Amino acid sequence: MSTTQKVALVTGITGQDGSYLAELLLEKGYQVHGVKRRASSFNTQRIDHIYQDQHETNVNFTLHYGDLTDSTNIIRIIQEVQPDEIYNLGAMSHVKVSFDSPEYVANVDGIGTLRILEAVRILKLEKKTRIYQASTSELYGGLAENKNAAGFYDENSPFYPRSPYGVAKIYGFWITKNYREAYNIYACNGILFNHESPRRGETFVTRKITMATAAIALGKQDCLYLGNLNSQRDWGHAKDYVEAMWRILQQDVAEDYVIATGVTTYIRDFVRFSFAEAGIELAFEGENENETAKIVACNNPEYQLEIGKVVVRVDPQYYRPTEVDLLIGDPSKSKKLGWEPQYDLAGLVKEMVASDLEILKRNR
Ligand code: NDP
Ligand code: GDR
Repeated sequence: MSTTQKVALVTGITGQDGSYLAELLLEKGYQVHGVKRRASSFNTQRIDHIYQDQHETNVNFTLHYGDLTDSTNIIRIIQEVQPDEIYNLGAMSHVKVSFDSPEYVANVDGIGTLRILEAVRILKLEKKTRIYQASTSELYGGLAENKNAAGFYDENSPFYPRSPYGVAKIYGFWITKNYREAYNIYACNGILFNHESPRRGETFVTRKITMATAAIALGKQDCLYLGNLNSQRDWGHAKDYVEAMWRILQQDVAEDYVIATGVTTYIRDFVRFSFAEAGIELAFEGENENETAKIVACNNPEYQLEIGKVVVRVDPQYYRPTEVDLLIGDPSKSKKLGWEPQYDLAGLVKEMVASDLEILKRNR
């Protein structure tokens, strides 16, 4: 390892963002350490392509077993790695599931953040180590009256979380800010709005939709069951958003930033765009639980699809006890980072649908 080589530690390395961030940091010449959980089956699919055999020389990518619920192992890993930058991306990140395991989410997403900050303080790394905390637009809760005058959520908008996940993340947000102010640690929150990719977990709505688009087009699935089609999200691409995370830690002064596109889209429209990408035109009819979408045209002769067939239905089991109706972020401050997203929603949908079609064709 060269003496000037920067060292980064990434929690949540096996997740969507962790995998893109690891690629980015390796490209930038960092030595990257990741924290992965022990699982009974392999959970490293997203990072297998950058795995390095630890017996080789010049190894720049190393994984450590660890868990955000275990302070001792967080302290030990940070002590061993002596990171210049920590990206705390590890979390139970599914909003709906957080209603089923609220205490666990508080422990991982809330107290887990404290464990990282305390470890840096206990090890007296305050001056060396910069910390990025994965905060979220779920903090805003989608309350219409809390948007700014221009109709966006920005760094000054009030928070009103609407799930155990959002409530746990609000602790993570404030404890990060508090450690910055109390101990002068370079610790920042990135308040990231939804970001997706072909590596998105399969139970988040975008990936569920693009996978179903591919499966229905290829005749492997009959119908896609979704929950609330009336919510709106500000969707970007994870590859763009990890670049923003890195930029947040390269500034002279530690601050918090909203990372968003400034465009919001209904879930229903994402469904429409996804199927259109495969050449399938849908028509929606009905309302709420009774809403459905049927095929009205198919311009891809490869697919044997029945015009008029209902391929999307609402299943209320996917509704949340409290919903975040609308998210739209104001990316103005992020321009100070010199950050510009490369993808728009059309590019994102195109890449996700193409990837899922390819995966399913390969496994035909
Ligand atoms: P993923 O769900 O894809 O990844 C979460 C990661 O956290 C996985 O590596 C997971 O490990 C790990 N993890 C879960 N529980 C623990 C634990 N107890 N100890 C250690 N690691 C754990 O999330 P994303 O990559 O999409 O998101 C990254 C972060 O950004 C998360 O904190 C999320 O809450 C936040 N965020 C995400 C947004 C998005 O739109 N994607 C928007 C705003 C914030 P395993 O693979 O073993 O499950
Ligand atoms: P979100 O993402 O809750 O915004 O959290 P998700 O994709 O799960 O839901 C977005 C919206 O779609 C509606 N929806 C469905 N959602 C899922 N998962 N499955 C369905 O079948 C379905 N049908 C409709 C939801 O009700 C919701 O309104 C994501 C996560 O990555 C968080 O970790 C992150 O902090 C926020 O984005 C910003």
